Formats: sequence, C-alpha cells, structure tokens
Amino acid sequence: MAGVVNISWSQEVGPQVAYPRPFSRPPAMGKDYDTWQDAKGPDIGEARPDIGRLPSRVDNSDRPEFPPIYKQKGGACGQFASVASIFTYEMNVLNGTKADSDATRFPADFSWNMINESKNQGSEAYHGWEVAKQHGIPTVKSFGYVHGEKIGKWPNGYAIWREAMEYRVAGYRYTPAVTADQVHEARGWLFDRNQPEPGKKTAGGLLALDGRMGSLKQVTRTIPEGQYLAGEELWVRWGPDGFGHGITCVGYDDQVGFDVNGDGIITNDRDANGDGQVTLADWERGAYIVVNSWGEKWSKDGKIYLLYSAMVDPTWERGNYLGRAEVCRAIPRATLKLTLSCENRAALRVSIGVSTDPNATKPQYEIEPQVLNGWPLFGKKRSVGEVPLAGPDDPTPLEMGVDLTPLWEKLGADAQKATRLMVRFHGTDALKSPAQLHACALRRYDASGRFLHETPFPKQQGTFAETPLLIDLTIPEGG
Ligand SMILES: [Ca+2]
Ligand SMILES: [Ca+2]
Repeated sequence: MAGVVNISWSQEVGPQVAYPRPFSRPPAMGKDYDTWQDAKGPDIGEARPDIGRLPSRVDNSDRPEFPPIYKQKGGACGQFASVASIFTYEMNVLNGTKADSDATRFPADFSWNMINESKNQGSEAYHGWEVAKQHGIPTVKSFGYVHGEKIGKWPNGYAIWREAMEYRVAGYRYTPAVTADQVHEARGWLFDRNQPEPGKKTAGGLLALDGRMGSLKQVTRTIPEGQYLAGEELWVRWGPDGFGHGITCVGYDDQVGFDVNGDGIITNDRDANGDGQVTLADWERGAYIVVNSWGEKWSKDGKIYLLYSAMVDPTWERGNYLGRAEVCRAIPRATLKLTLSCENRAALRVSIGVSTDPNATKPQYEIEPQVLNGWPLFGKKRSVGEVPLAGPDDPTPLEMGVDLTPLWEKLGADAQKATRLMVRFHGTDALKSPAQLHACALRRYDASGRFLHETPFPKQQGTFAETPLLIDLTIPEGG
C-alpha cells in the first residue's frame, strides 16, 4: 500500500481560498469580504507541514465531540452539516467538552429559520456560519430541539437569545479540493488542522461538502469481497443530476478504493478516465468519510466513502469545494432585551445608537442588528419570511435579545461617560398593520459574563409602522 498518495507537496495548484458564487459567502458584503479575517488559526496555505505525518485513516465522527448522526426532514441539510454537526463538533473541541447532551449540542433550526423565508427550502453552510458570526447559536438545551418544529418559528425567551451570543463563528473558509495538494491540505485539516505540535495531539477539524444527490444508484458502489473494507459503500462521483445537499466530511481513508474504470486494478497513477493525462480525477484509491443527515441506518451506519477524485466534477461546481469554520466564545457586555409583536418580521427595521452627548439628536455610533432588520446580509431571497415575528400564524409577542457589545466597543474609553442609548423602530411599507413594542431594557454583564443589572427604558411601550417609534435611555457616568 506504500505510495498510495503522493507524500510531498507538488508544483500543481496548492491549497487556496476560493469564493465561487453563490454558495460561499454573502454577496451583500462585497468582493473584498474576507470571511476568515476574525479567525485566529492560520489561513489556508500559510503552513505546509510534512504530509508524511498523516495517518492513512482519520474518522473524527468517532470522537466524543461529534454529535449523533441526525435524520433530517425537509431542506435543513445545510444547517445540519454546518451547525448541528460541524459547529457542534468544533465548539466541543474548543470547550474541551463532549457532544453527549443537549447542553453541548447545537440545533439545525435556529439558523435555518433565520434564512429560509419560513419555507421548506435548502440553505448554504455559510448561512449558518454567518448567523453564528452575527448573533450566535443557542444550545439545544435552551432552544428546545434540534429540528422539526414549525418551519420559521423563532424561539421565545430572552435567555435563549442571550445564550446564543456566547457561541460564535470567528471565521470560515471555502477551498477547492481538485488537486492532489489541495487534498493533502484537506487531509491535514481533518487530522490536526495542519497545526502539528510536537508531543501534542491536536483534534482534527471537519469539512462541509455540497453534493449532488440525483441518481445515486449510478454512482454508489459496494466494495467487493476480499478487498479492504469489503461490503462498505462508496460514491465514485457525485450524482449525475438532482439537487444539492449539505453533508459533513468527518475524515478520510487513503486505503479504500474501487476499480472505477474496470481494468482489473485500483490505481492512482494511470489515466483511468482516458483524458490523456494523470490527475487527481484518475485516482481510484483514497476517499473522504462522509456523514449524511439521512439517519444512522442510511448506508448501514449513516456514513459513506467519497473518492477524492469524485470531487473533481466540472458538471457540479459546488461539489469541488470544501468549507470549514473556526468557532469562538464571546461574552456580551451589553444587550437589549425586548418584547415585540409585528405581523411581518421582514418589514421590521430597528437601529440602535449611542452618544455621549446628552442633548444629541443623532447617535455617534449605530448598529442595525441583522435579526431585527430582516437579515439584509443574505439579500431579498434569503429573508426571515413575511410572517409574524414569532413565526407563521403566531401573533404572540416575542421576547428576544440582541447583542450591543459592538456598540460599546465603538465607544471605547467613552463608554465610562454618561451615555444616551437611542433605539429607533419602524416598518417598511410592507408592514400592513402597526407593530408594537411591549417592553425594552438594557442589560449589562461583567467581563466574565456575570449579569450586573437590567435598566428598563423610561418609555418602553408604543406602536410603530412607517412612522417610527423612538425611545431612549440615559446611562449615568460609569454605568
Ligand atoms: Ca482501475
Ligand atoms: Ca486522466
């Protein structure tokens, strides 16, 4: 089995970042948006550690940080891969915990219901990672479930929204995996994140895949008797047709293979596809290990092998790329706790500002939280849905929270001065009946996240539509 994969970096196109449209980052952020800018880990291609260190097999789904293999309904696959699986795993690795209870697992539906227009439709991995960057993700314990309640439902209760703010994504990356060097980089990420430390065992990372699932029978093979991993199933390429599907790459196996071209031997050094050159596309040995959110009984154990070469598919561009995320913890220092009812949450517009001038009519600094502005980040097609704030057919006032820490960071040293906090609520012309603010308060936390105090706004009730509702709160010096 020696020489199964090349064991040195070659001169071909190596590890690189890529932003193929439209599935790898929000267009609203512009072409200069670096999705990794707030991450701490080395960027793709910065390090090229010795490939010889890589074992022939890694399966991170065996690790205690990996959650159960889920069974999705409907179009939530993108969030099962990016949040319920990858975010959960990464957060447990970061925290040194196990994904063995609802307190250490994260749901598919919190992020899904931020961006699915309250419809049963698919989503991208980056949607979930951006929700985690912008707001955060609550645990299953506080959210209440992984998946499956009413589509478009938002959680009611400040504590859920507040908890979410602690669990964030720092950055995410998409990379192609269509050359041997790119496969090596991906293997390194799966093994030790390409950050080997002498004498230390670093947990590997996971990768998001976007497969095509039509006519799967045509591309699924069972490894014959007498061969390595006989009886296991393997995809030799993406489905020739059909829809995209978010799945999770949990590891790799360099030994597993299949005689794709039927010449009687399994090779990586012959022109197996007959295009006149030997490239990654010809490899018949070496595969990713993929977890599919179609239940733990699908393909025997919920997992399948995917040949490295399967991802070199000019007919399915999405299938050429791998996504990864770096997670982080955050301690909110200031939040807005509010209870609102609104018949069309897509029409809601809320801006929150601060000024150290007690007589100011305009804020010095202002934020417009995505969640209270219809998630403009994702554009019109990826909205929160033209439904009541709490969810479809649910006019109940929703108690929620938004993180004001970015505002306090903008104030910097001025945060110790007396400050006016100004909130402006209004609706676009799509709001057909006035929305109502029922309660609004500022909550403060110390640097360790301990709750300090809650200060209600003097005026915390009112209605608004196209005519805005303005409320403000004076925070005394040192407050
Ligand atoms: Ca062959
Ligand atoms: Ca070839």
